[in-house]
This record gives sequence, structure tokens and C-alpha cells, in this order.
Amino acid sequence: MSNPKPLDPNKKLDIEDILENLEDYRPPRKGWVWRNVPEDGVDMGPFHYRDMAEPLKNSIGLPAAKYFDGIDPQPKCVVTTEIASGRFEDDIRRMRMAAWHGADHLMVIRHTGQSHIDGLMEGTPEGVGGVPITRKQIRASRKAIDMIEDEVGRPINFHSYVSGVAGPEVAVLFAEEGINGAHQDPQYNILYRNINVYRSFVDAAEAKLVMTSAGIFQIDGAHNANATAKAGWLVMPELLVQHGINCAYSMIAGMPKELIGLSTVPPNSPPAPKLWYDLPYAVALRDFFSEFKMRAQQNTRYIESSIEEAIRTHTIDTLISMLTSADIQSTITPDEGRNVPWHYNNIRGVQTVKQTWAGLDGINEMVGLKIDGPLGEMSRDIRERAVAFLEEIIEVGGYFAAVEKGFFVDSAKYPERHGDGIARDGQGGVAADSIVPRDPDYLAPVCAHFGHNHLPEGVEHACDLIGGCTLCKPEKIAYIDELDSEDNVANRLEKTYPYRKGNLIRPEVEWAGDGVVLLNLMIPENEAYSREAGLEIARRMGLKDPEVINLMVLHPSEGCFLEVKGRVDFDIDRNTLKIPEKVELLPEDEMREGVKQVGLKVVAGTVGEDEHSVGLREILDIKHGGIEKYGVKYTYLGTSVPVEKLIDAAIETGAHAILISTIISHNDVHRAQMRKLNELCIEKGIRDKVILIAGGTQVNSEMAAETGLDATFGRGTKGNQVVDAMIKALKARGML
Ligand code: Z97
Repeated sequence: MSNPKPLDPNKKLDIEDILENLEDYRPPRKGWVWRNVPEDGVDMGPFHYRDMAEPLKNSIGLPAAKYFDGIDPQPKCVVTTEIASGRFEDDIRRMRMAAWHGADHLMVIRHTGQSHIDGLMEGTPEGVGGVPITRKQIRASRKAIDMIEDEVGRPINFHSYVSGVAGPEVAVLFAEEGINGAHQDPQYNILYRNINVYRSFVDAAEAKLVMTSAGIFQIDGAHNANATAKAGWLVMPELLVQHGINCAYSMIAGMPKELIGLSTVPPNSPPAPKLWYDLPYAVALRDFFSEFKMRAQQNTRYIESSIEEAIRTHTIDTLISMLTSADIQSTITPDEGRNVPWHYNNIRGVQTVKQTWAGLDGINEMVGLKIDGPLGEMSRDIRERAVAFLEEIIEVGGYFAAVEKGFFVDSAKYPERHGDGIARDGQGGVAADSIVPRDPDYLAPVCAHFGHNHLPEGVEHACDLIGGCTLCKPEKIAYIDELDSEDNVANRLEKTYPYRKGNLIRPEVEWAGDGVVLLNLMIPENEAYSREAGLEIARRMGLKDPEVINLMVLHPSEGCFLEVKGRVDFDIDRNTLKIPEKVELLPEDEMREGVKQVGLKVVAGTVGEDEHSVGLREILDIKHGGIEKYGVKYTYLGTSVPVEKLIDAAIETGAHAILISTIISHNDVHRAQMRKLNELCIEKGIRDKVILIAGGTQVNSEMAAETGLDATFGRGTKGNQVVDAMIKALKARGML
């Protein structure tokens, strides 16, 4: 079945529509896709980029893009974001947002311990929303992603894990459903999930071959040692060994190098002198593993609840990726430390990569690494320690013996050992004793099967014996819908219907209608009082379940910055909102051109008895974007200027416009002054030659019509709005 209806960027995803006929849906493509990177670079707006991928069809650029023709340059590396709220119907909306900002590798991970699943679950999920590996969840997500990739104009890689004792079955499910990438590393199961060592490797061979058959890109699990170790930077030699074991084992199982990715993490974080650890480590990795792809993930080991801290570390990590080349740049939502990834934090992560990559585009043409110096020496030191580590593994009897002795994730700098590594008993762990040797005449009529398989004479394709397996004949896949009558997507969608398709609006961070909001507060108190005051303020503001999720001491006694999370339980009815008409400003170039063409001149002053001139002068001066910035010449006559004087000055200087400002206004003085300006100009016979504009704190845009002026502006007006109004008025009068 081909792609469903194209998405309309002005409409929300129709989740009910996506779920319709899901049992018949087949992914239109399979396999991993890298970005298209033109050899001669990419020209966008006023710039030439040396090292960027093709831009998207539909996207949202960085905030500053508006100054540069709205361009949205895309890094050459694949950009990852992790999305797993536990509810796929909410994940897919976030996937769409992330794709619009440039993510093309969407990982559905980290909701629950997927590795604990002992068998494949077809129908019923487990817990709220379940783990993201039921067929229904995967298929609905894949279908949504297929629609989203059409919308943004770039293939999107969908990713999850192949781990736990159900790993091979999960791999088959992923291959059937068009998953494009997966974590797979038998060492992960052993070290972190206590799955029997032998079972884990047997399963891995089968899973890796199945993944290969569907072109699923593999990411290993070595980086978990960095995240788990007491001192993340001390496990560098071990990380090289773990990468080496998974790469070698994957190739033995039949996986081509192009599908093998190393999961790397710069091991250190400021205030440590990060570069002195991370750069030699990255160089060592590239030296040993140049034939494989690098997936760089930002450091999360030392990140807690400060979003800014996470983003700053991520920026330095991205610089390291650029200096040493990374094929995939994985972002962690910068709220990882809070363990509650929210929609907008996925976007922040993607933006960090996008901004760093664009800003540092082509860095390697201007800056090089000095390998002849401490960098080279330190990198060599890491590699030597890794080789010694590997030699010791062989000496003690191989990998399994080393695991029994607790070689891995020890907190000392190798070759020292503290004896606190993760040790696993070869005879123990989940699914110990579950390996059954194959019979000499073993026959499995399925494709992509690891190990000896005695096919009858003349049969080349194993599944020909059964008329095709599910990988070759997807119509053979049995689709089982959710079986739980309580916890299922239909029930959840019914509850969230008013927010998705009805008229109700409630803020959300994760799930439709969750009502979660975040308060930013500065409390001028010490930490203990700030915390309690923050909670009390949130309660009085009517927030439910308030919780301080970040606290930064500004000074031990002067104050703290707090982020307080809470929930609102009211809705806003869309129909009660009045949307103000939007004034589309002319493009900046058009404004400048118009100003230049007529040699636009204005006279300006505050009128009546008003000495407040700051607002008007901000509108005039170049510094904060006043009209001078656009080339307008102005004559400023000062404060409390009589309207007559302004008109005379306009005639004398040949000004095209008069700008007046009033702030203090009793008895509607501002209105009277505005009317007077119009009437006097008519009297003097120059009304059709001058544009009359007034501004002030008590002025609004409707007063122009009422007082006979061309335009009137209130609080917060900027110079570009005034220039826009003048150019539009000149055009309307045929003067431009
Ligand atoms: C990342 N932020 O992107 P469980 N298998 C392997 C793994 O590395 C992992 C799992 C399974 C991280 C994601 C770390 N990776 C978190 C090779 C986890 C997960 O569902 O937690 O049991 O398995 O790499």
C-alpha cells in the first residue's frame, strides 16, 4: 500500500486516520538512508556552505534565519532525536515537529526497559502506552513517519532497540515493519541487563543477520559504560575494546561494515578540561575504527537539571564531532537529567546541532588538529591501554572469562583496577541454560537465518519451502490489534479528542491534554526558602502538583533561579479567542529600496507638554533598529514641540512625514494633538504631501482612522513598523 494522503502543513496529524486500515499498511521503503551532501557545497540566501546537506522542502529555521532570507541550512550528518513518551499517538506529533526542525533519525527508546521483555508482544502493550515495540505501535509510527518524510522532503530513519532475550524476534518484527536503525550489542544485555553471556551472543548473531537482511543500521552500546562508570572519562580504553568486540562479532555474523555504527560519547564535561580528554579519545576512535560509521552522542553522564548546561556541553561535543567527523549526531533532549523529555526540548537539541554545524561550517578547511603534540601522545596512550586490555582478556581465557572477573566498567584507569567492575557468572543470568545445540540435520524454512541450515538439494531460498516467509511475503504477517479493553489507543484518543480535533486548548509537554506548564522564577531568598516559596507561588497560581525541577543559586543569600513544573486543569475554548489581524511588514530590502528611491526624510518631536522623548528617539535612532537603520533622514525637534512648528519644519526641510509622540496624556490630550496635526496640515494645504504618524503609550492602531492620521502606534513599536507604514502610504499615494 502506498503512502496515504499528503499532509497539509496547516493541519494537525489526523491520528484516527493514521490508525485506519493499519492492518493493511506496508512501509514503502526499508533500510537506512544518509543525507544527500552536494560535493560543491550548498548555496543558500547570501551564503555558500561547504559542508552541508540538501535543504528540506518544508522546515523551520533557527530564530536568526529571519535576517538571512529565512534559510535553514542542514548539517551533513544525520541528526537524531529520542522520542518516547510511552504513547505513540503523542510521539508521532513530536516526530513531525522534530522533522520540521531537521531531525532525520527518530529513536523510540527510553520509555521502559525494553530489554526486559522475554517474548514478542503482538497485541497487548504493557503499562500505560506500553513499550514501543508492539507491531501496532511500530506500524502506526512508521506510517506517520512515511507521511512526514514526504512533507519535509527527506527520508527519515526510524530507530529502536534489538536487545533482551526477545532480541531476534524483535529484529524480525523490525525488519518486517521497516525500522531503519537499531541498537544491538550483546555486551549491553550482559553488563546492564544480566542476560546470560552465551545466550546474549547466540541471539546477537541471529538478530544481526536479520537486521542486515532489511538494511537496518546498527548502533552498539559501548557508550553505556561511560554513562554507568563512576568516572566516565576513565573507561576510555575499555570503550575501544567494547566497540572492537561488537564490530568484529557483527562482521562474523554477516553484517557489512556500512551498517555498523559506533556509539560514541565524549567522555568528559566542563568544568573538567574537556578537550584534553575528549579530543584524544575521538582521535583514537577514528584511528582504530575508520572503516565504520561514528554515531556521536552528547555527554549525559554529568548533566542534571540545567537545560543551559546540557546545551553548552552539547555545543562543545558537536565541535569535537566536527573536528573529528561524525556520521550521526545524536541529540539527547537537554532535559535528560530530569528524565522527562518534552516536545520542545527535542527541538532544542536539534537546534543545537543545527546552529553549531552551520556556524562552524567548513571548519576543517581553516583549522587542523595538531597530531604532533600532546593530542597525538594522549591518543596513542588510550590506544595502547586498549590493546593491553584486549591482550589481558585473551590471557585470562577470553571475553566470557573476563566478564566473570569483572573486567568491565571498573572505576580505575586501566591497567589499574578497583575491583568494582560489573561481574557476571557465565552459568547465571536471565535465560541461562537455554541454548540448545542444533541437530546435524537442522532445517529452518526462513530467510536471514544465522548458522548451518540443511536445505534440501536444489532449494536456494529457504522460505521457498513454505511459499515465502514474512520478510519476503509481507501479506503473511499476522496483525493482531490491542487486546486490552482498558489501556488502548482508542480509549486514550477518545479522551484527548477535544484537544486534537475539538475546540479545547490545554498546554502540553508530552501527552495531549497533560496540562503541564513550567514557571520560571527568581526568588530573592536563600536556597531553602526559595524552593518552598516557589512551590507556594505555583500553588497560589492554581498549579496542581507543583515540583521544583531546577534550582540555580544566584548568590547564597541574594536569590535563586527556579523552574517549577505544575499542571493546569482548565481548558481554553478556541472560539472565545480573538485573533488580532496580523500586519505583514514589507521585506527589509523593499523598505530600504523605497527609502532610497524617494530620499525619505521626516521631522519628529514630542508634542503638547510632553518631555518624554526616549520612546520616540528609539524609533528614530539606528541603535535599536530605528528608522535611521533603513536610511531615513530625520530632523528631531525636541520635546513639547508645538504642532505648528513641526509642520513648518516639514515644509522647510521638504520632509515626507511628520512623526509625533505623546506619553503623558490628560483629558485625551494625545487625541487632540493628533487631530490638530491633521487639521493644520489640511489648512496649510500640505496634507496630501505629508504622511502623519503618531505614537505613544496610550495610542493604538485604531486611532489613525479616528484622528485622520496615516498610522498610529502603541507600546512596543519598532522602527521597521514605522518605515513599513511610511512606504505603504507613499505607494498608496503614487509617490513611490
Ligand atoms: C542512546 N541515549 O541513544 P533497555 N541495547 C543497547 C543500548 O545501548 C540500550 C538498550 C539496548 C541513549 C539511549 C542507552 N541505550 C539509552 C545496545 C540503551 C536499551 O530498553 O533500557 O533495556 O535497553 O544510545
